[in-house]
Amino acid sequence: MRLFHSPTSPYVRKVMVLLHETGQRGEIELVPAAGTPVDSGTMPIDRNPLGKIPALERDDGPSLYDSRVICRYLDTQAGGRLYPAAPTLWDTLTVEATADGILDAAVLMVYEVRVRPEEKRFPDWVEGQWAKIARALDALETRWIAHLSGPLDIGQIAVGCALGYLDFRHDSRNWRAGRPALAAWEAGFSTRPSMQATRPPAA
Ligand code: 99T
Repeated sequence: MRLFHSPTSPYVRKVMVLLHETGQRGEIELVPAAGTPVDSGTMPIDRNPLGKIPALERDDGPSLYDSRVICRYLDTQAGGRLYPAAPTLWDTLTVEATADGILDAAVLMVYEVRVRPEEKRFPDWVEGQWAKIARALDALETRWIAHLSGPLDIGQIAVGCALGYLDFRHDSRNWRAGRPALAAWEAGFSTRPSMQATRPPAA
């Protein structure tokens, strides 16, 4: 299998962490890919018409996207450890969706600065994206710490990658302020070998 990959993509990182945690890292070839919404560059548009990564090229079926589908597929391949049975599954998937929503807003904020011409930028829109992230972080702090502290699942992996991305691209926002439980959880989770092996390069 071939994974279209960038070391700075937190969505790709979810997949990479899962590969490490499930012992499948050696089964995947990484293919570098880069692009933006205005220039698809080397993105695998023939594998993912949305022009985004990660995309997973399989030997025995159509390519898979997005990160949620790829993670679930690869976990199934490994015997299915990271998606618990219902009803806990609904908590796991909601935590994953919360983390992915943080990422969606955080990546849009990056594109606003990196891709949009300066005269067309809209600061209120950027702050609206950060407000979504702040509310989601507060929900993790107040509602989900017990779940995050339970058996490893895809929700924890997604949150770990989302918080890592905030450190990587939005360090000045200081997401830890006022969220001691989430900060303590992240300090422990980020020491996992899978998280250490997938740290983004220096910004
Ligand atoms: O939006 C584009 O055209 C290109 N962007 C991407 O491919 C980003 C890379 S993160 N990936 C996604 O947006 C995937 C989202 C999808 N729902 C999923 O896979 O879960 C790059 C961020 C960075 O380098 O800072």
